Amino acid sequence: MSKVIITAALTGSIHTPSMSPYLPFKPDHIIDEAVRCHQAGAAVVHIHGRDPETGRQSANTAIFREYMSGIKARCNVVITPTTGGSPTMTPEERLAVVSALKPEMATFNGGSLNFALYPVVEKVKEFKFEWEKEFLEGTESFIFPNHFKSLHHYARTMKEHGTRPEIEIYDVGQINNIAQLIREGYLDKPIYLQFVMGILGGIPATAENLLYMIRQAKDLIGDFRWSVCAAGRFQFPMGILNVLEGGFWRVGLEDNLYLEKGVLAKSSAEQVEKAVRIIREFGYEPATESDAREILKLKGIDKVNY
Ligand code: KMH
Ligand code: ZN
Repeated sequence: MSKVIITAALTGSIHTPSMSPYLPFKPDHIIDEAVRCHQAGAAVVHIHGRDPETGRQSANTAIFREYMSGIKARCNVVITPTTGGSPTMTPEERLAVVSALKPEMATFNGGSLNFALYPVVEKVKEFKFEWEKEFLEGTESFIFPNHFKSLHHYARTMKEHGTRPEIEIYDVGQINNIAQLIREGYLDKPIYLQFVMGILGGIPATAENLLYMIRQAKDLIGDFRWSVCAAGRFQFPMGILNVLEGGFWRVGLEDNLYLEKGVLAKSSAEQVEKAVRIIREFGYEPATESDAREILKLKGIDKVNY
């Protein structure tokens, strides 16, 4: 496979506006970012909802609709909304975007884990918005809930709407959860995994760990496609290794605010451009959105509800 699906995760729910002036949270900015990333070579964009005034994470489906229809009006990129949401949302709130907008693909988080961001509080000099510090500190006691009953419900809902799950794997044991769901008939092929590395509470971003997860997935699942995203400075080394192993690559300000050491990325598109330059050096090409739709067997942009 010489085509690499590059996903751009535009804003996420981990970083807060005070960490970078370039983190998008206004609808027009998010839509522009999606279009720029697509032009730079991303076949897929991954989005989270944000309050347009304060940048606080939002599960409001009207906000998702505004982004998704705005992006669709300007380009044909695959749009993958989150169902991971943020630590402040209930599982039902997180899932609402799937029933409301029936996207081609949405994230599907592969298990429960601690999800801690509190150590970054001391690195932020000044908070712009009141909610940021409290939110980050609150993650000291946060468990990201994705038990089997909830996984079953998410999988059923996605199947009902023809939405392909992009399965987020934060640690090696979660691969076993997915193997169980496949045995139970909840998940259909092609299975698409996103290895999420370097979250405090999940697996550290090392080469050994990535190779181990790929091997475990081959042993337990067999036939699957996969991508990697890694937090902070690990975004590029893990991505390069993953491509060489036959996988795909997610970049974007959701996972890493920097372009290189000490240099903030002004846009996720700068990271996409850098990833494209790197893979081309190794003889790979970025997949187009039609390649991605074919590889991941997505239902098509004509079957969404936005
Ligand atoms: N936020 C990342 C740690 C999701 O949105 O559902 C992983 C992620 C999951 O993107
Ligand atoms: Zn996300």
